[in-house]
Amino acid sequence: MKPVLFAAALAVPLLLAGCGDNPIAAPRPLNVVSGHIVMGATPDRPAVGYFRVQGGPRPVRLVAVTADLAQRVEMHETVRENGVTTMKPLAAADVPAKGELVFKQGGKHLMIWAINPAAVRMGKLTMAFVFTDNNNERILFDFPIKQAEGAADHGAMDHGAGPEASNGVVD
Ligand SMILES: [Cu+2]
Repeated sequence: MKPVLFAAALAVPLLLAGCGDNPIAAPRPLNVVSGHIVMGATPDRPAVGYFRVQGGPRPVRLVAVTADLAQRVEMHETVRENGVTTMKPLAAADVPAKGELVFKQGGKHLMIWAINPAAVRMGKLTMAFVFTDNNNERILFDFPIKQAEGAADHGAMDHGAGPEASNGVVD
């Protein structure tokens, strides 16, 4: 008996939240709600960016992501064909109305070349999202920058010390 009552109590706020026709509630705006950048394993390799865009009242297309403090930013998609995983450039990505667009590991992602060292030291990179059908509005989002996974094995203090640093230790 008790679990049934509990479920009934939960159902009421869920129904209210699911009602999109409430004239009092402001429509959810198009927005970038989260994101982060993972640095390449070595400085010459591109960083990768992941994010989540919340759709607004109308469908729009994300046509570009740019960063003043990086040499180049591209949208990519990881695809698996005949058991081989490759990635291809993505010209645009749909943001459905009231839906979401997710760039995540193993799927759509950003590749970012040559992030300004000052931005890397600050630990964040501001990027601009350019949407069509949105009055050409640009939405800015500050991406926190994380070091590559596995980099912790050697530690940040080892930067610059290449494999040759261990020469002579063995033998
Ligand atoms: Cu890529």
